[in-house]
Amino acid sequence: QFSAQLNCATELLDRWVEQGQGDRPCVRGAKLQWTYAQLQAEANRIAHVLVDEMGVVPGNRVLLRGSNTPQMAACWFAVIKAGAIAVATMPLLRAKELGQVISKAEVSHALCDANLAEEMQLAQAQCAGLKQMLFFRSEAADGLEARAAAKPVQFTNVNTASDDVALIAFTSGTTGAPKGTMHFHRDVMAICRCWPVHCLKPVAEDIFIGSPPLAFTFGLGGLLLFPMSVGASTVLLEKASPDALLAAIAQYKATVCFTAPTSYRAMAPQLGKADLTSLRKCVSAGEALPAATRKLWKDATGIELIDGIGATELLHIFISHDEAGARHGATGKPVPGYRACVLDEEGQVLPAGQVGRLAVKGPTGCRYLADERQRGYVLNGWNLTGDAYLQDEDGYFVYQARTDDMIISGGYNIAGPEVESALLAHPTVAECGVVGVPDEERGQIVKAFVVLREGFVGDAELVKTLQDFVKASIAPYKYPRALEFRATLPRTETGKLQRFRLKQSS
Ligand code: 3SK
Repeated sequence: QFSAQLNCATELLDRWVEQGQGDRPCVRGAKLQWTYAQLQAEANRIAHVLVDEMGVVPGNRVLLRGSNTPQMAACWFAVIKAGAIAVATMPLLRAKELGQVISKAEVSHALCDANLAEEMQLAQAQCAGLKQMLFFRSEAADGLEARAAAKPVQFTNVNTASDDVALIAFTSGTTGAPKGTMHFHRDVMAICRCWPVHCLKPVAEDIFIGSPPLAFTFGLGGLLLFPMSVGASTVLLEKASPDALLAAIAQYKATVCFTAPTSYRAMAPQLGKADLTSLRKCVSAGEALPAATRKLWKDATGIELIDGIGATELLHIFISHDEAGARHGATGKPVPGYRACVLDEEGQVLPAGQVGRLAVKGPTGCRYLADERQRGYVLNGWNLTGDAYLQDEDGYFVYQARTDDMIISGGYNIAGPEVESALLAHPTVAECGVVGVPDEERGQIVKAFVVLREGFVGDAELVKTLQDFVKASIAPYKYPRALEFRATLPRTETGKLQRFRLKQSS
């Protein structure tokens, strides 16, 4: 329960300064480091620029474009303080995609990292509704920092209602037109009080680090909101390839890491290169965690990955576990505050052990922005996800596939990710993706795309070895009848495998 008036910037940022804890380290980037008081001062000055110079009023939608930096964090809080709505966008978006976001969300103002100006300027030229834009991390005399420097460090936050919209997060999924999902100030606080409290259990001394962009709500929560909800600090990395992340964990002595399964998989063999003894918690989400990757990371570091599934629609993770509750091959149980069940095609709850569509209900439920798909995806407060799951006898939810990634071959239902997990347990396999491809005889056959670890050669003999390996570890009818070696696999900016592109290319 939240009070009727609530501004999440007051709760997450100003509170610490008011409690005399403003000197605690809060956020650091490659070149600078701010305490809570310094981040507050930066955000307050920028809020003045937004209101006094750019004419932002409560409810305006302000686009934010930047990589993970302290300045991007200050802009996010400034927008929230001003009672406006933050529309954070992925750094790699092109002008056309930015244009879609600007028109869908009716964006009127933008703050953009000067290093990412080009596509934004192209987008602005096409979008009459975008009236004002300023650049941060800019040397220019009329850049955001130069203007902010002249402003007072005090700002009175707009007294927003707890169910005023604080942010609009866009989800593109792996296909389809992007959907905007709206989240209230109380949703921001709800995610801080659900999953972190029950599964992550962070402490004020923690140093968070990771790879997901702040524009992806996985990153916003994991790398900004959750650390700040307990007075901890966070390291924001502009580039977080597995090698860079590994080096940064050692450099900053990070204790909590958020990244995707592929990144843990890529880091595991490199562990000799960096001192990871500071790490105490590692979170895997954004994609299903293969059991082989959980084992690889545990063997390499001794740390049990905390797995979770979340959705932009629900803002953050809703099924997960703490370290003690980890179960090989399962995502976990509903996070306290959320309910989950598995439905058949008629919307009836399925018994344990049967595969169906995952439905979730919780405090942060989905509100699409002006999108008729709301009717198809949200029923009686239940969010129908696009994930096929089963619930086992002990109540654990076990991921099968995206509903549109189930392969039907010769009358069998085969979950591509299960075949991927089996392949990933083979020592030659670095990454893989499994899809169904058309086949005259069987309707579809299972096809695997495999990236090999360095030093291995993909030839006919290895194809046969891998096929036999899968047959020996899961039901033999699931083995990949076709297998192709690739140098890389197509992924979204958040690291999700784009299986539809594998299908298109086969
Ligand atoms: O699992 C995900 O993809 C996700 C999406 C949004 C927020 C958090 C997570 C883990």
